[in-house]
Amino acid sequence: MVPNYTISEKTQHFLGLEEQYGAHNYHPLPVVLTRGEGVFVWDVDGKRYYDFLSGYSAVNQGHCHPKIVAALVEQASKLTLTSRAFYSDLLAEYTQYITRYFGYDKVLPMNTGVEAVETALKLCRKWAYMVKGIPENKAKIIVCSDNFHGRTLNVVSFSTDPVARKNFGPYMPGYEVIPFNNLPALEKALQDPNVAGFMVEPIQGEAGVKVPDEGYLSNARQYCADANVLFIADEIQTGLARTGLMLACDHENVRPDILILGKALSGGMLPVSAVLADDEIMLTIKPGEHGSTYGGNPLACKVAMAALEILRTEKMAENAVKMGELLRKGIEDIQSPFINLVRGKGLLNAIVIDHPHEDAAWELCLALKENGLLAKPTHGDKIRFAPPLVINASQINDCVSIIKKSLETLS
Ligand code: IF1
Repeated sequence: MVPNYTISEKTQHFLGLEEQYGAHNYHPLPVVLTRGEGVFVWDVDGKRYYDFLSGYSAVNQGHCHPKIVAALVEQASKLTLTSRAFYSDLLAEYTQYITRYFGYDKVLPMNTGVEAVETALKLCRKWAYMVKGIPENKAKIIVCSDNFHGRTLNVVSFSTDPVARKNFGPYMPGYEVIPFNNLPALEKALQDPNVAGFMVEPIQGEAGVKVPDEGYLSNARQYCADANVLFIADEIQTGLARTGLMLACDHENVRPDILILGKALSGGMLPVSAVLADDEIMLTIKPGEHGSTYGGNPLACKVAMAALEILRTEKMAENAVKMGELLRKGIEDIQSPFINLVRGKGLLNAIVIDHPHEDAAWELCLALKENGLLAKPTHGDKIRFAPPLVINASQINDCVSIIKKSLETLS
């Protein structure tokens, strides 16, 4: 059923180097990228592709956005790192900028997404003991099944994905897993007076872009408020205009007690993450109790301000709404027997492949690659379609044609 695609000698060279010298913790598509601009990336043979992964939504603003590059270059030759032992003008400006942007009292800057998740969880526990009055070491945090919040030992402790967890024990206690999109389960879990927080992805990314029922987030938020439990939103993947509004929680007018951001906060330039909260929560962490060498470095601050600014000035959320609709409609109109479902919001979408052949999603991704579009299967039968938010209508139409043509190789 599957055509045999040739791999150039040059590509093979780089695949071989990584195979030999790099750890085998990923299974990438056999394409070696060397350049990116806007919605496009180029491989080492000069072939151009639409990027439908956008660095797992880190590149919402498009590859190498000139305004973010300019900010990066300007700051790189001026001052890049002070450590938090000293103040920097950029961190000062950034704290004011980002807290006003999202409407919180304070920000705690980190680097990778999972570090921001860890920070939010530490804050939640601190708040539990210092404000809520939970007895020492008894605080419990509720999370959802099929969650993805990163790769640290603590975070994989409450993963329900055996691949992410197995042989990494012993696991961190203090978490309870409930089913996602299930309000009665949340209501029940919240009856325990030692519950300090509920952490959720507004749309589950790794689980295959699972959008919860309307009202789930707003009700969950209300249940938490009623139980004096912190509502913690991991918007690392769903935030920053990806789903058609600045935050996915905005679709239900939900304001999290703790907001976690990452990925597109730097537009793909360097790891920049952040935790936002009001004083009652944020001021429970005192000097020396948490931090990071690179967290809040001036380079990151400058880049993050540029990345946030252009999301607004270039109306990327609005474009994500329009282009998302066009993309989903285009795929539905193909009426392929092998597409079971197209789901998503804005430009965070996935298709579910229904095909007797087990590797069909992987094979489709190889065909898409051959035809000039890069996407990656997840959990076997799902393929995420999440291009940069700067994509335009004619490009979407072009991509729909590529998807149609590629599906034909499956029959
Ligand atoms: C990998 C998925 C995406 C995230 C949410 C925290 C983090 C992530 C909601 C951690 C990271 C990435 C990491 C990447 C694969 C991936 C991913 F497929 F696993 F689900 F994006 F869709 N919270 N997600 O999505 O952020 O520490 O990586 O900066 O291979 O681990 P990080």
